[in-house]
Amino acid sequence: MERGKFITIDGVEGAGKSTQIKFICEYLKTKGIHVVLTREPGGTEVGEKIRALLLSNSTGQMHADTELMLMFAARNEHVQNKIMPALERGDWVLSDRFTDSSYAYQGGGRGLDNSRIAQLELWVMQDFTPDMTLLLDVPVEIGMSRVESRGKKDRIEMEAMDFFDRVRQAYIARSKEFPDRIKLIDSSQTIEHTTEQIAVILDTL
Ligand code: Z5A
Repeated sequence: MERGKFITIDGVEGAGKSTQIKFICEYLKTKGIHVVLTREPGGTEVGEKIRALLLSNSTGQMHADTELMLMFAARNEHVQNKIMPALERGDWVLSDRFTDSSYAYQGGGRGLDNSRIAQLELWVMQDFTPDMTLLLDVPVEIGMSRVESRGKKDRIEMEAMDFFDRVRQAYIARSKEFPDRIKLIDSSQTIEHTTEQIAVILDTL
């Protein structure tokens, strides 16, 4: 049985991940590929409980190291109990966010040293990485304006604009560091424009 492919989609708030995920699943289905859709933090029973703790406003302040370790605790559960078994069955896995989010939010946003994140990455993942990451890039103001009408913000969404600017810059830096894996996609224009770029990239897999 051939191992499935692992695709992740990432980006700042309002970049259009959820919107494009629907297209990606349909597109791969037309090619006869079975896709397991999942998300981070979360994707497993334990992971979803950790997600609730991480995102709930009632959690209050949390040390940045604690936040990082909880992200990786959820990720360990996700990789061991959901992603790996699916790939070994020959399914493809599409994850809404993955380790690049930790480098962007806890590294760029919170200012944690990348070497500390890399230690946890090595522990949890060894040399396992996504086959492809679709990084939807949009200026923070545009992304925020798209999600404004959603109402109540979660614990991380409550951060100030400059936090999200640092997150975006960290994503861009990672796409330059790993140009073969991370495909930077301009998501500032129409939904259709983003979809067209994604279809071209998926055809290369
Ligand atoms: N996090 C972390 O800190 N560290 C980690 O390691 C991990 C995660 C894994 C999870 O949130 C939070 O966890 C996230 C990072 C942190 N925190 N924050 N803040 P999430 O992933 O569950 O939710 P999100 O990132 O906040 O998703 P989102 O805001 O829903 O963004 P989206 O999925 O990219 O957007 P969307 O729902 O597809 O689109 C939003 C709206 O814009 C919607 O009305 C669309 O119709 C519209 N849209 C989309 N594309 C377009 C275009 N091109 N033009 C116009 N309008 C558009």
